[in-house]
Amino acid sequence: MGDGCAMPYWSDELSAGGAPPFQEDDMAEMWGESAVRTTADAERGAWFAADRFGLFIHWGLYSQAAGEWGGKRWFGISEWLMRRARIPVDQYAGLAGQFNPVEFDADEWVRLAREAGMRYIIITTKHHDGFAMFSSSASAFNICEATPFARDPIAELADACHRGGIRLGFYYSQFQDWHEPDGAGNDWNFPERGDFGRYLREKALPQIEELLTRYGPVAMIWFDTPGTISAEDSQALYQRVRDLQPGCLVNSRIGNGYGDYATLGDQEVPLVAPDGLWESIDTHNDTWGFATADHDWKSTKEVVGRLIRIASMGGNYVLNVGPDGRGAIPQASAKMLRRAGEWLKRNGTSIFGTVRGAIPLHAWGCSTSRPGIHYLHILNWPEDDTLWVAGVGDQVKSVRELTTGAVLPHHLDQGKLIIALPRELRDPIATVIEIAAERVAAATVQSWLLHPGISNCLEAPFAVLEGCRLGKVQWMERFGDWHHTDVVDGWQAGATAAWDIQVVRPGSYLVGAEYECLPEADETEFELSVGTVCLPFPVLCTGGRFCGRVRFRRERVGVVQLDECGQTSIGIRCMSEKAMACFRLCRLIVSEVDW
Ligand code: JFZ
Repeated sequence: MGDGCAMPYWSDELSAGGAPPFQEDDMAEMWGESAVRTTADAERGAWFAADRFGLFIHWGLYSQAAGEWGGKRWFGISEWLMRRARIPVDQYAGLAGQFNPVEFDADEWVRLAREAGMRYIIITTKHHDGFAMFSSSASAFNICEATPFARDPIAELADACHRGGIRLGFYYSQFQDWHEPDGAGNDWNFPERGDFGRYLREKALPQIEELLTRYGPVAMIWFDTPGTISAEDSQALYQRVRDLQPGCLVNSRIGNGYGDYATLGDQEVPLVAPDGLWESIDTHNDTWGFATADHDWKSTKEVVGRLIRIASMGGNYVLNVGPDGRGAIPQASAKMLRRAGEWLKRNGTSIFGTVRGAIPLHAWGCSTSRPGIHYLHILNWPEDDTLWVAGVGDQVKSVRELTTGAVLPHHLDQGKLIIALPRELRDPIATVIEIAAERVAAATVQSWLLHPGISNCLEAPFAVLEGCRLGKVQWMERFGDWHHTDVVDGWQAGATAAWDIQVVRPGSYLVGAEYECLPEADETEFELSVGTVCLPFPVLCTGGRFCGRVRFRRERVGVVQLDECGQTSIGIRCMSEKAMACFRLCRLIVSEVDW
């Protein structure tokens, strides 16, 4: 299991096709191959790249159950209730008789999306439970025929979107269908594998054709969990979409490398920009479908911060809401969307229609760009109200705060642009500085500016590695609540991870490391060095990986005195005589201390 660690864990095993370590977390087996190898040509993908921000809506029969079944609460993503509770098909179908979402108001949903500054909506038309949220001739298990509601919300939403100037896309689970013996994923009613080809021909394909011929222009078909669908079937589905609506985009979860853009892992915000067109998808709390017990709402600052980080890498952010069984969007989500929209009303120029930031990632945040204009998004405000910017060069024509146009005092020092930030202009969500400059340095970070007054994180993907490798870890907290992080792992004896850094203010700096360390590696000696100063330290056990959950800890290593400005390096070395499989480093942290 894994790389020699006693505890099973995700990541390498999963990527190497290993079996997941425990029974319940079996959703990963349905993920299949969904790394996109193609990307839409510029013309078809133009709107996608410009629109940046979309609303995901997970709404279905599971919204009626709301994560509860048989007197038990199933924490985690509620749309998987049927499979997690292994609810027999006929009992689950009984929910349809109670499903009457009379509070559903398509125009209200479109108004809310527009208020949030969102440009498109993707709604679940059939999730893994097989229930169609639209009138379908291919299956009577649909909202029009099987519920007292007896309306077609997809038709109503399509009409509202077309009137409201919002593009509309359809989520469709093409491989899993727990209602059907020939669909995938229900091994409690249908222990014998069915005829998936028949399922495709008789339900999935006809329903996708209904979606593409009955509701006007469709911006995208958002496929999901391709599982073991064949490359031929992925290709046939892709071609059918193209035949019926040539402008309709398809995401990479159609499977087998097909698709017009890449969908990353759930709730994944990368540190390094993927190539081509891509999107990050995110829940507002810890579930896609509505769950009565889930109140773990992300703040507007968190949500807008993720939009900014994703836009700075040229990606799209699709943020989900889960309406309840009455058809109402949770008030917490509506409030967050409106506040996000207020921020975008003031700062949207720095997001929509921009490209990847030409000014590299800094401790204070990240940038987006247009020709000759660069937007600095300050997510972490420096304690001394002084912003240091590397990579801008001496071509700066103007520096303004975006929402007020206030000209900000600035000068060059040590080749860096230094901006005096007026504290009264600080935006509690994110402050945007507009810089007019013709030429800036390459956006890839060569060395990290140690920013005064901010905690500096030196992340795994930007390290120079010897005797160790860059890895990725993903794990679930609650079921389906995925977390992702880049790590340095595979440590050989004497291995090093190092970062080039730029000291711009001499002083005392507290240095720390954030890592995972299994019991086998407890108290192994490492050495943290900054320039010529070496600090030996023991890594300490962070606990096991019960249920595949990874636990990282942020550990202080010590204080170093940096007396000179300029380039130097920081790194850690494994002092163990043997390979250190059970240690994974996320980042080093360096912050000024008043000593
Ligand atoms: C899938 C669904 O199973 C889930 O219910 C939800 O609809 C979500 C948006 O998509 O969940 C996944 C699919 C793929 C990955 C993670 C969760 N993945 O590849 O990391």
